[in-house]
This record gives sequence, structure tokens and C-alpha cells, in this order.
Amino acid sequence: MKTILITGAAGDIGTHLRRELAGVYRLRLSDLRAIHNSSAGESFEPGDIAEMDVALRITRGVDAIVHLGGVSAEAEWDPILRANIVGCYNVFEAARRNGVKRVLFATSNHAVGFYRRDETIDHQVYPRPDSRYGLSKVFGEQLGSLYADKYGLEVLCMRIGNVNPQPVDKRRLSIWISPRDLAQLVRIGVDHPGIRFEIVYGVSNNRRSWYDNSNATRLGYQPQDDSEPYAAGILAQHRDDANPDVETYQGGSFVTLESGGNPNAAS
Ligand code: 15L
Repeated sequence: MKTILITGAAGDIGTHLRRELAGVYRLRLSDLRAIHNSSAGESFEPGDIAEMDVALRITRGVDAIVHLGGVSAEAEWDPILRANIVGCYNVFEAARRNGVKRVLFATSNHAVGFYRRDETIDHQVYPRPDSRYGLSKVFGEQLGSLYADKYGLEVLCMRIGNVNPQPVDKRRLSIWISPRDLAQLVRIGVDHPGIRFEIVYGVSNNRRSWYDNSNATRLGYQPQDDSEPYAAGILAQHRDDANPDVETYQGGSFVTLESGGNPNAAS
């Protein structure tokens, strides 16, 4: 059984993946925050990936890394710089030094959030980040490209939409991914033999999708879920944002937000 490191494992996505991947891989969990409930098949390594010695320690001896760790919403530059730029660099560099073959990078729809909702975009469009957070995800994708080309690391960048048991608002009808679909994508990233450097969208089979996810399909991704059964209920509750940009662009409120707001409010 392969051993997988999950960084940022105490967060929402990490918590879903722990449940979905139990018994599939041995899971090494890492986070700044303590995880007290690790079960059989899991171990916990605390630490801050912004410190290179921590990154080297937690990545030693694993078969693959699912890199979720970092700031997960729009924020001031300093915390993003520390966690998402320095921390992300440390994880890739530690993977290289420790001979870890695979890195799955949790990038985000916010790397391309300034595309309009009336466009369908694929994995080859140039990035259009909608926030400092989105920009940090573009950095991580490009770091993955460098480490694949220069050092032969195998890298899957998953531009994740919104992971939730159910879609939560109108925008998320287009970008939702169920926990089981994300787990399927992660298993492809860990086990598919032919990966060098790939970008895919981490979304379910949503009828309202803004993405041409044929690159994921090519790798064998067959999402089981679709947000459509939730659409009528969600649209009945929806009120357009006062700022038309929020409704125009795929990134929703991230396109207008500075910091201190709640980017996860309805958008
Ligand atoms: C993200 O990248 C965030 O990490 C998550 O908290 C959500 O805001 C998600 O995007 C989204 O766009 O819904």
C-alpha cells in the first residue's frame, strides 16, 4: 500500500479526503493545527511548511504528496507569501530532495477566476487570477511545471472548484465537486502511470460547468455527481450581488474582494 502525505490535512478538504481514502493508502497527515483523531492507517506529523526542515521531515519516505496546505481564501499578502509561496516552494523542493515521485497540487478555480461565466475554458488557457490567493495558486502551478521539466517530478495540478457534500449557491452549481469525485481525481493523480505535468479541473460532472475538463477525462476521470438536482432550490434563493462583476466573472466575490471579507459567502 502506498504512503501518501496530505499537507493541510486538518482543513475541510483534508477531512473529506481522509474519510474517502481510508484503506486505499497509508495516510501521513500534516498541519499547523493538531489532529487528535487519527485512526489506524493514519499518522500525524505537525509542522509549518514555511520552515524547510519541517518540509523535509514530513515528506521523507512517502510515495506521493497531496499538497493542500496554505491559506485557502483571499487574505493579506504576508500570510499568503509565507504559506502559499514559501511553503509551497518548500514542499516541492523537499519532494525533490527526498526523491518523492509525485506531487498533487491543490490549485484553485481562482487561478482563472477572471474568465467570464459565459466562457468555457480548458486546461490550456493562460491564468487569470482573481486575487492574491489566486495568484499564489498560479505560482504553485508554475512551480510544478518547473519541477516537472527540470527535475522529472510527476505533477498533477487540480484546479479545485468547491468541495462540499452539496453545492451551496449559484456559482458553486458550476464549480462544485463532491468529496467522492475529488477522491477519484486524487487516486488518478497518485496511481495513473502516465503523468508528467498536468492541469485538470477538480469539478464534478456539473451540467452548468464553465470548464472543458477533457484533460481529466483523458486521464480516466469519470465523475459520479452533478449539481443539477440542487439547482432549482438554490436558484429560488439566489439574489444577484449588487456589484455586477461578482456575477460576471467565474471567481465571484474574489474578483472584488480585498481582504477581511468572507469570500465563501454566497457568490
Ligand atoms: C477556493 O479556492 C477556496 O479554497 C474555497 O474556500 C472556496 O472559496 C472555493 O475556492 C470557491 O471558489 O468556492
